[in-house]
Order: sequence, then structure tokens, then C-alpha cells
Amino acid sequence: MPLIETEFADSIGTLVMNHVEKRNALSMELIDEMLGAIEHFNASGARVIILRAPAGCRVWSAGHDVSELPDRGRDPLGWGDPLRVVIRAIQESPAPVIAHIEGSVWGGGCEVALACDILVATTEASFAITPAKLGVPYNLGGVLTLMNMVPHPVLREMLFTARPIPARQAFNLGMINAICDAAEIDARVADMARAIAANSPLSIAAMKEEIRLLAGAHSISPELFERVQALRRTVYDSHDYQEGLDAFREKRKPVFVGK
Ligand code: KGA
Repeated sequence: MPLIETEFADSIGTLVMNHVEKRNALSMELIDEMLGAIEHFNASGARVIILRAPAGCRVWSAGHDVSELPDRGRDPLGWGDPLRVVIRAIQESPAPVIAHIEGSVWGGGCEVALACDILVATTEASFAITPAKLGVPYNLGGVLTLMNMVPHPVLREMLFTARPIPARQAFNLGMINAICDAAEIDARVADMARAIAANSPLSIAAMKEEIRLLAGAHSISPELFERVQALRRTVYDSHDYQEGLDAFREKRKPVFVGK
């Protein structure tokens, strides 16, 4: 059974993440299907892509599939990790990607949403960034996606408390473009998609790429990069990282000791 559904009409591609039993946890299998769909939309000349969960979903995405995170001693969010790959596919698609968000959004799912070009959410939606609940050292590219979208004091609060913020707060902070009732969201997103699809795709693709390149234009010396990687390595080598994973798998609260 496929884990996604797709539709392509009027130059608008719609990708529905549809693994509701696992709350759209971003497993390798789900991400492979998402990548295939995005490639297909790009090759078919999609002018807009809509990324969504099924109507009425309580969880938009539960984030990285925790059962696929490596045990202690290996970088859980390296360059080839499926979460990293799908984030880049969204950011590098020439077509703007609209996140149509119903339900709660967690961890890497939150980064997927925030990597989209435009976010429209129902008033019931919420956003939580949860690596600290698992003991995961988030990676530099991921932190950059978040820093480009969330005011820094709020980002620190979200990262350090791992608590969800409601859609209305995210809207008031400018993290998302629009909030509306669930009954209206399809129409709001369709209206936005049609407006984009009617404009010049070449102009839009160039501007999307310019924003991506400029927003990522931070230079970092080899020494600093190696220092950050060493900091992260201390985290994923730790007892606490393994404890976070074990606790999730055993459905209990983790006990972190700082080692
Ligand atoms: N990875 C793997 N399986 C998951 C999962 C995840 N992230 N989230 C949910 N599942 C599975 C869960 O184990 C259960 O499987 C099923 O989905 C339904 O979940 O039926 P099984 O085999 O036991 P559950 O918990 O029963 O559903 P719920 O009561 O409706 O609660 C939904 C939420 C989303 C609130 C709950 O599942 C949850 O808290 N999930 C984890 C959210 C999270 O912390 N995600 C962060 C993942 O890490 C991540 O993205 C990174 C890389 N990070 O943070 O750094």
C-alpha cells in the first residue's frame, strides 16, 4: 500500500502524506515516495506543490521515524539522512511548495513544514521542535532552516522546552502565512496555489532560488565546522542520546543525566 497519495491538475501537484497509523512519521519508505512525487511534479512542470496530510488529520507529521534513528555512536542527521534529503528536495524544487497543515507537527516534521515556501494552517494546528526530548543533536542545516523562520528567542524556547506552540502564535510571529478554520483551508490553499500558478514560473523559480541562496549565505570556517561537529558528536555518543531512543521505543519518559 502506498504511503502517499498524489494528484496533478492545472499545473498544481498535491502530495498527501497518508501513513496515519504511524502519524506520518517520516520513515525512509514514506520519504522515498515523497521524493518520487516531488521529482515527478518537477519533471511535469508543476508550478506549485501542495504538501498536506489527509483531511481531518490530528497529526500532520510526527517527525523523524524514531525507530530508524541509529543507536549511539553514529550521526543521526547526516547529509544522507532521509529527513535531510526531503528538506533539500522541497527547498530546491523550482516550484513553490505550500504546506497545508491540519493537526500537530513534531520535530523533523516541523522542519519539513518550515522548509516550505508558504504555510497555511488551521487554528487547531500546533508546532513542536523536539530533539531535546530525544537527546538528538540537531544538525547545522536544520538549525538554519529553523533560524530563518522563527524569531530567535521563540526558537530557543521551542528547542529548549520542546513544547508545542499554537498556530495562532506562529501566525502572529510571521512563521506562517495564514490561519483559518478546517472547513476553509482547502479553499485558502487552492486560491493561493492558483494565484502562483498563473504567474511566471521562470521568474518565481529564480526568486525562490535567490531567497534560498541568500538565506543560506553564512560562511563558516573549517575550524568552526569541526568544532560544531565535535559538539554534536559528544551528544550522539552519549548515554543520554541512547536513553532518549530507548525511552521512546519503550514508551516511557527518558531520564537524562547529562553524560
Ligand atoms: N517515529 C516512529 N513511530 C512513531 C512516531 C515517530 N516519530 N510517532 C508516532 N509513532 C508511532 C507510535 O510508536 C505508534 O506506533 C503509532 O505511531 C501511533 O502513535 O502503533 P504503534 O506501533 O505503537 P501514538 O503515540 O499512539 O499516537 P497518538 O497518541 O495519537 O500521539 C501522536 C503523537 C504525535 C503526539 C505521538 O505519537 C508522539 O509524541 N510522537 C513523537 C513525536 C516526536 O517527538 N517526534 C520527534 C521525532 O524526532 C525528530 O523528528 C527529530 C529528528 N528530532 O526531533 O531531532
